Amino acid sequence: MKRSVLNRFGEMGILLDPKAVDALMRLSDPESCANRIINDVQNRPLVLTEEDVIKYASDERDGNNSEATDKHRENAPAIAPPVDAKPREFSRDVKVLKDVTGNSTCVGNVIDFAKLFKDRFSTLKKMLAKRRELAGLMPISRAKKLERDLRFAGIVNDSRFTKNGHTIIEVEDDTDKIQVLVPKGTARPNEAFLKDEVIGVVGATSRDGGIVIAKDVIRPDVPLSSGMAPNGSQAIVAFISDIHVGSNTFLEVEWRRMIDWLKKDPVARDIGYIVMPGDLVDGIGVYPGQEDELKIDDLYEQYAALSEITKDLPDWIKVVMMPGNHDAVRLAEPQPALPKDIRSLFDSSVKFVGNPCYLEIEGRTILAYHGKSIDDFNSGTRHLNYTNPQETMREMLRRRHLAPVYGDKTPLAPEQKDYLVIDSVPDIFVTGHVHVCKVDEYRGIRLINASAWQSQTAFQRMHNQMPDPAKVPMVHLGTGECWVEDFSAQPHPRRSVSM
Ligand code: D5M
Ligand code: FE
Ligand code: ZN
Repeated sequence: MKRSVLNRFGEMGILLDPKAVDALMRLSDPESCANRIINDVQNRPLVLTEEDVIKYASDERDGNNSEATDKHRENAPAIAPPVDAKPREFSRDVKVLKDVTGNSTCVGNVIDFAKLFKDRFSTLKKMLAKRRELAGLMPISRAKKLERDLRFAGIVNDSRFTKNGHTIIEVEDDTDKIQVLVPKGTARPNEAFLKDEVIGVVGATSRDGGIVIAKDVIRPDVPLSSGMAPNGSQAIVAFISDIHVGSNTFLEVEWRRMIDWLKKDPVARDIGYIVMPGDLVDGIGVYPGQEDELKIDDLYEQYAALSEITKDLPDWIKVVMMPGNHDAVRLAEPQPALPKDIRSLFDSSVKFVGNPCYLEIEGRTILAYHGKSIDDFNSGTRHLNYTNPQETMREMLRRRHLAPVYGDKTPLAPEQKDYLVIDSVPDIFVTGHVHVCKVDEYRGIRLINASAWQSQTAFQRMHNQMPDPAKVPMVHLGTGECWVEDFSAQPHPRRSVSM
């Protein structure tokens, strides 16, 4: 009997925790309880735990009418009517323009960061050299011999505020290092210089010759642009981040509501692509005590459950999966795509890429980055916070770098090429990680932080971080129009976004 009951769950794509199997087999009538679960199409969990079995068994004893089930049902989406019109034909072509996957140069135990920083500096220096303010850029060793009109570029080694509100930074290039005083008011209010970012300085040597007084500090930045000109594409790209499958705070009801909407709403027929920028699953051992917050405590099973829930996505949608700091790849960035044994759990509608990654879809360039370095930007500056990651994303674009700080919360891999340099200007820049939903614009670039599918965790409660989950930001690839579909409530509202 055990086998036949388990087979039925298997056929329905329901995964069972081993403890759930035991609990089921302990019941006087396992088959009847199994039927009850299988027939509860709207509410049944993706992964059945011992707790679920106990709940269903006690519902049965209470005459199918438990209050908890009714409450659950109230929130559950209506059964989706079938889509009557055919989805549009999309190219389904996702080109990967830049990704470390398959190109990593980190070998054995050789930990040599010199090449990484050399590549970072030379790429960003070339960008700075094109800036009018820095015409005639010189090496620091030569700048040190001059008194006026010094123009140089360098990596920030150190930065500190003086008690008068000025900033003193040490800047280094491949020839020398130099102390720079940035007087209060020279840069923007609250301007911060992050360790290991590359800046340009225009200044003059102080009268005693010991330090350069900056007249201007230049960031590589992105050019002014009005952004995505119409290109005739008919497709929409949707962004679904931080799903955290396996966590006991994964928002299953909201996820189903979204799936139902995708299956029935006419707008969804134009969604050709879904990009998932990381934290696909909750992972194992990511932080101390995580085991108490997991519903699925096996990494492979978490991805199997992710595979099951992505099978529910309409089959005309091409899905791009990228790892984040909770996923099953090295933590050091750039992260390669998920390994083969995990990829094999998914069908060909899913494409796996690394973090970060430049994609080209229907003529538009998308820079996708999970966003772990937002932690370093926020702790290293005075004005950035977890509520407004779009401001942090702007600071990344100004610096043309996704994660400049070495040695803080974002581990970096000693690649010979710096994959975190923003070397080309995207149409859309998407991050996740902070679990809020923001859509904004900077110099024509659509900025998106793509929400999450996890309610507030104990860690976030402790740090007073309020997530904004179950939202799906969308961009029409043809027109550049952006909006958000909000699945946190039923019926779900749509939020328009003005640029
Ligand atoms: O990150 C979920 C949220 O928790 C996100 O807002 C960042 C925040 N977070 C995660 N780690 C840290 C550290 N070390 N300091 C501050 N804030 C942090 P997730 O990657 O989903 O766990
Ligand atoms: Fe996350
Ligand atoms: Zn994360």
